[in-house]
Amino acid sequence: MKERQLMNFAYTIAGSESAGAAGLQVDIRTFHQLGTFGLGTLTCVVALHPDNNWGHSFTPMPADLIAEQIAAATATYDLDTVKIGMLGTVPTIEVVAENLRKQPWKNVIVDPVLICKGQEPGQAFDTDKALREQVLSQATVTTPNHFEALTLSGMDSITTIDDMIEAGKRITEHGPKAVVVKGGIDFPGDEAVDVLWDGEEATIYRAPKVGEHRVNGAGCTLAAAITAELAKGTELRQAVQVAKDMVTAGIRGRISAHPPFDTVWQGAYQN
Ligand code: PXL
Repeated sequence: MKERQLMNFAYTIAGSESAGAAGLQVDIRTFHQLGTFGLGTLTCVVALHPDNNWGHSFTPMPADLIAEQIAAATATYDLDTVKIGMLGTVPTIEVVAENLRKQPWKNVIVDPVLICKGQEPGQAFDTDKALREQVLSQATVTTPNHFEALTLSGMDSITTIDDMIEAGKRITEHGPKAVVVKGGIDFPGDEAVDVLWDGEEATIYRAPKVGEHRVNGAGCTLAAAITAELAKGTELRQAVQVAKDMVTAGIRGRISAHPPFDTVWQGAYQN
């Protein structure tokens, strides 16, 4: 009989975006590209509407189905690393938070997807609050984009690297030990700058901006790559570097798509 593989597992709890430019599909592709065994629990289904200016529709999974999927995944393997992506509703946030508490985790990476197009603003307030109190409080690492960093830090503007560090510090007050503030296309200048605040010191990551346009899947890929690297035991600062390199390669090697934005290609990154 052949030897069994020794495996590092990367687990995502996220939504489906059927065009594969965000969510669970991006996570699994990223996990695989970085040599981990990817598995996932579905929280919601997002569908793009080509006839309605590429708007989104959003349908949550029933809470008991989410609980059932988490129970199955965590019973099948000894998991210690989980990435949380789009949750989107208070019942989903509650069931994920409650089920996460059922076992210890070494790494909980929360991509704080705050609002999904197609949601009512009133509803977004409740989901933001629940996400902060129930899920972000369990995070070891969180990866806000510019807008999410403003919301979670309560700052009026984030335009400098010092602002990004300050935002990271403030966001640790919600619970996460480490924060990766993504500058992305919204950060002024010709570099894409991300800042890791690890609770003690800041590390700055820079890469030349590739073009002027947004590319779908960059945020999901960054958080998923950090997740895969942490699952392999890579130290956090190096995990963020690998993730940054993968996103840069994936944007350079992007796939052309019919919506306004192209799609990141995780396969463009070679270790
Ligand atoms: O990038 C945020 C995001 C995450 N997960 C899913 C999404 C989106 C954005 O559209 O559809 C499933």
